[in-house]
Amino acid sequence: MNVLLMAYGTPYRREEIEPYYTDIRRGRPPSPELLAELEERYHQIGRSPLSEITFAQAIRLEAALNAALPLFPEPLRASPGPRVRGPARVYVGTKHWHPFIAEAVQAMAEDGVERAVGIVAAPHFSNRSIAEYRQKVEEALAKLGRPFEFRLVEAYPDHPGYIEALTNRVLEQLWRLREPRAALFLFTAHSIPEKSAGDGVYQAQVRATAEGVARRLGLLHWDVAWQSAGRTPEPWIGPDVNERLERAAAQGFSEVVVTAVGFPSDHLEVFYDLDYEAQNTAARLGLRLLRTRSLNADPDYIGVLRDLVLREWASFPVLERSR
Ligand code: FEC
Repeated sequence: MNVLLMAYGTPYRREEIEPYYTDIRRGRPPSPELLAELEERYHQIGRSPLSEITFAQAIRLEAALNAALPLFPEPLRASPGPRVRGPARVYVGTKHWHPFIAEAVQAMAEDGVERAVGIVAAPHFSNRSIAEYRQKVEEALAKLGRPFEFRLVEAYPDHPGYIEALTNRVLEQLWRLREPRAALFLFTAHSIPEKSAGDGVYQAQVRATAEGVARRLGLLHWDVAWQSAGRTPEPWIGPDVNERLERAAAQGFSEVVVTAVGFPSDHLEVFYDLDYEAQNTAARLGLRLLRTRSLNADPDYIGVLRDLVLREWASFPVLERSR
């Protein structure tokens, strides 16, 4: 079984921020002002742990799949090596930095992969996220002499395991509240430009996740807010989390719990946009803001990924599934 685990990607060093940003901007280098502003955001958080977390997710997902699959060990060769591996193999490809998705697809082809399942560490479908991951895989496959079969897990906004994992993270914060019934629970995801969100699919999926958690906990006051809108002149979907905090203060809330349901992993948008920027907004407004822990490579999230991959793999025609 071959899996391509995909995530956004992050620069490893300061000098990599400019080419990374250029890649995000589809090859248009950022102005010196925009670059300085992004460098400052990374500086403020120290660095983004996104790559380490993505690799940890891949290692654990591979182990979880191997534990779930029947073993058909190859007969011992004359001199077997000291390393063993199970039937599952997880590759990592990231959208905007090394290992790029195209590099991963190339490596898979060189390893003789004939079919693979792809999954993104982002649970909601949008034209600016999952659709772009799919496009990058398809472009890379098209460059291969003999492309392998590929199926993608499109979205998992209401996967019961995902809802449960988030619910448990919210519970941890609920216990810290002074007045749980009077608090506001905000569920956030990355904003996207309005022109890419016209069909409402992304907004509906994010709301479904939020509603699933709110229902499980019987939350009285909850809402969806958007974060991390890009530095472009076009309108992005809102309300932005900072605007929503302003309204929360005006509505008389004094405690707010924020859960970034669109981001399974810790990274720049969590550490800067929530832990720095939104925390500053909350402090200015006299609000107490608690953020739930991210899922990262915790076993409950890995269980969700494993379940989705196994289901997608099972959709390949049965007779050829052993390849
Ligand atoms: O930790 C890190 O270094 C990377 C954090 C990171 C994640 C992430 C996830 C998403 N983005 C999505 C959409 C857009 C659109 C644009 C855009 C721009 C940026 C920039 C940085 C950045 N994003 Fe991101 N995003 C992360 C980081 N993103 C840095 C460039 C500076 C800025 O604008 O803030 C606008 C592109 C353009 O200019 O044309 C659109 C979506 C997600 C969630 C799904 C996913 O994870 O793939 C949607 C993590």
